[in-house]
Amino acid sequence: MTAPAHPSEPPASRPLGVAAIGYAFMGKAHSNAWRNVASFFDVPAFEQKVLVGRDAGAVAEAAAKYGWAESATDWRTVITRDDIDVVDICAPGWMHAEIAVAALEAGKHVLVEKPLANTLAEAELMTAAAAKARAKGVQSMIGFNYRRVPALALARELIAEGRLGTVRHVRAAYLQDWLADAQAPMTWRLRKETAGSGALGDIASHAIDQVLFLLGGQVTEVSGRLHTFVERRPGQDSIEDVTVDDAAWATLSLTSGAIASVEVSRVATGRKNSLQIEVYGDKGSLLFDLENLNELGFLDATLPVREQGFRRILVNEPEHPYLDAWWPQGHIIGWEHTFTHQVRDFLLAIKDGTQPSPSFEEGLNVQYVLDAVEESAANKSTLTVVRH
Ligand code: SOE
Repeated sequence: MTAPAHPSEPPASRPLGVAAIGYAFMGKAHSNAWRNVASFFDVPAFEQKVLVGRDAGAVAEAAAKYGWAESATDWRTVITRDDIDVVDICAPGWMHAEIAVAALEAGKHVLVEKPLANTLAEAELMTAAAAKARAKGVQSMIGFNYRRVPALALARELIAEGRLGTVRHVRAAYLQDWLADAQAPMTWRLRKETAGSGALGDIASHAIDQVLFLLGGQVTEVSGRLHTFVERRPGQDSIEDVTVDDAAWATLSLTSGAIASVEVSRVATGRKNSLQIEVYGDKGSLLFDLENLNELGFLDATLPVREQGFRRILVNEPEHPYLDAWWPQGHIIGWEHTFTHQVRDFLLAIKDGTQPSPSFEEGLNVQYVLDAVEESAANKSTLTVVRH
């Protein structure tokens, strides 16, 4: 076998070895993507080598179920193994920085779940490590999976083609209700030390990333507000304080001149997983709701007024992004497919030696906006300048 040119490159004669860290909700979604991607997309050969988790019994069971050859409990040993080339981090945010930096330094390509990290300092550290690794041909990407919803990828194409003209404003809302019940128990997602923030980091990160994905450019100023409606929740042994926000609001000014409003909540009774995006330009508008993810509403304001009105595009034709690989037209896809598309794009970037998007830099940009929203909310300030 020929020696690899750099530590992350597998010998030409063997497939890429993949390790995933975490097997809960996101670990399951990512595992499903690794398991299915090669059945639908033409991707470089890889093997699902090892799934890592803290509970030996539970991770062994998950590994067997999700198609991993083995399981392990010590991520440090796994990320330095010679047969591992790719590390997929699905562990909670407080673990991202340590694992990602160590994996990049070991020369492994890294995919990390959003948000990039729980703190700005950690996100900056990860981004610096990613830049250093990239110089050696090691790729890294953050998992904002909603970029891979075909309807949203189509929305971006239509905006870039000028079909909306000049975009004036965007409304991005992400509404869930899994915390609407005041008796819903404490989880790591409700503690600042493990989650960093609440709805802000968890789901406003997706909404802000969408604004940047669709419009491009940067966010220059924000005004933000955070609120915790249920301040105490039942813990395992006692009632505990909730130390993160239940909901967040922000307005964002973009370099293009557009303004975006962001509204997120995990206590929006009746809203299950509703990421709503509305984009308004001087020549047209777009509407999207994740609860109907195969549809995009489009109004073409260049048509005679009597013919206008939102029309529903069923984004399910082979001509639409990602869809030539799936089923015949009209045979719709679901939430889990976005993770498969994500793994496909990541693998192709590794093969081509190109920087996959969203990069850690793009993740850090979102993080700067989240930080400015927190600062604005804490200072009750109308406009806070976003650092870059
Ligand atoms: C929980 O609010 C959550 O699972 C997020 O963490 C995910 O990123 C989002 O896709 C769905 O909701």
